[in-house]
Amino acid sequence: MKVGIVGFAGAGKTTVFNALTGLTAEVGGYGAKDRPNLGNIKVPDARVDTLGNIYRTKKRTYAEVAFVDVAGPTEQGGSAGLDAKLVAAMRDVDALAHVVRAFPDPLGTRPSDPSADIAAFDAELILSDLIQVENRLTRLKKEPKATPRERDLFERCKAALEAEQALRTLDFDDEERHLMTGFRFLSLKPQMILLNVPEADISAGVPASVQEAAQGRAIPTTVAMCGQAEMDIAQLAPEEQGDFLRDLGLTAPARDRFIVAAYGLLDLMSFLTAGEDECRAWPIQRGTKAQRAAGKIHSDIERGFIRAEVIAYADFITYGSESKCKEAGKLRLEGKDYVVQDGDIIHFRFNV
Ligand SMILES: Nc1nc2c(ncn2[C@@H]2O[C@H](COP(=O)(O)OP(=O)(O)OP(=O)(O)O)[C@@H](O)[C@H]2O)c(=O)[nH]1
Ligand SMILES: [Mg+2]
Repeated sequence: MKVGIVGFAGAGKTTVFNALTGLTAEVGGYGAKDRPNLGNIKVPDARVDTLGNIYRTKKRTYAEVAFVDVAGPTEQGGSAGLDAKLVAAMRDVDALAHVVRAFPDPLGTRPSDPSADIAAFDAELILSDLIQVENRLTRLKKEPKATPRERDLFERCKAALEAEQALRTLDFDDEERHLMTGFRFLSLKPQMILLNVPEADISAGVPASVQEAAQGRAIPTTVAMCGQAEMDIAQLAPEEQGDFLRDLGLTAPARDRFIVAAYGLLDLMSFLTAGEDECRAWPIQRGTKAQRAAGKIHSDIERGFIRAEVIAYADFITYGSESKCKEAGKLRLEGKDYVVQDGDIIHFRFNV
């Protein structure tokens, strides 16, 4: 999963990026720098550790979240528009984490206004999509092969965007989604708010007024963090982090709180593969069928899918091994349409 850390200049994106990744990218004055900051985190999964211990496997592979932190627009209120490089970087991600400043501006010139920033940034995404939709409609008018279906779809998008509605608020069927894939619309992407609060406010969470503002923009997922303090904590050795988190009134670091929120936002879960060579978690969207899930491992396994041999994680722990699960009738043979469940330990049979 690739997440874009986005938001207005000086909202603390790079600080938050450091807090989430434990890296030390230069904070402040991004504008001078040309390249985005890139970083990965592993998603902790105790099931992978347990399976690794049972199989005595050294190679344990966790799901990963990749972050890209790009410079933000300076103008608020939509007058400047988003620059092309930023738009390109945002199109490339699976989800947007919008960092919103709730701490006092270091220069003291602009008071923080999270609700206004949430709306203003969404307006930028909407404007960028509207330009694309209008261009597409202009081209469709000249294209003899264009279907009414496609024209209707983009007209519907245009009407919504003109009414300042994000595309993520509309319902699309599979065919419509297919027609839209190439555009990678920004306002269609799942978005969450990372409210960057002063240290003193961290344990209070996201204020109701900000939650309402986000919900009003169809952004139900919000996380409060103090970029500055949590960046400092993320630089410490893991065993030292606990005390500092407790001092802030937190039970888990920003990284863990973010992962929970992002998995919820994207409706993700993991199936597992286990063996002497490797124990591994594979993130997939809830509702994914076995054949599609196999494609996460390799396209050949999806193409040549025969069946999935499935053991629920809880059963594996109860019986202790694959052979004992088999004896107890806990190893199931499932076909391509089986809906994979969180924690399924799967062995795919395939033929290419
Ligand atoms: N007090 C306080 N200051 C912060 C916090 N997070 C960031 N800052 C400060 O705000 C300024 C901007 O932080 P950055 O992380 O560089 O902001 P940015 O969003 O990456 O900015 P651009 O890359 O220019 O768009 C720096 O001076 C940070 O030290 C915070 O949680 N509290
Ligand atoms: Mg920055």
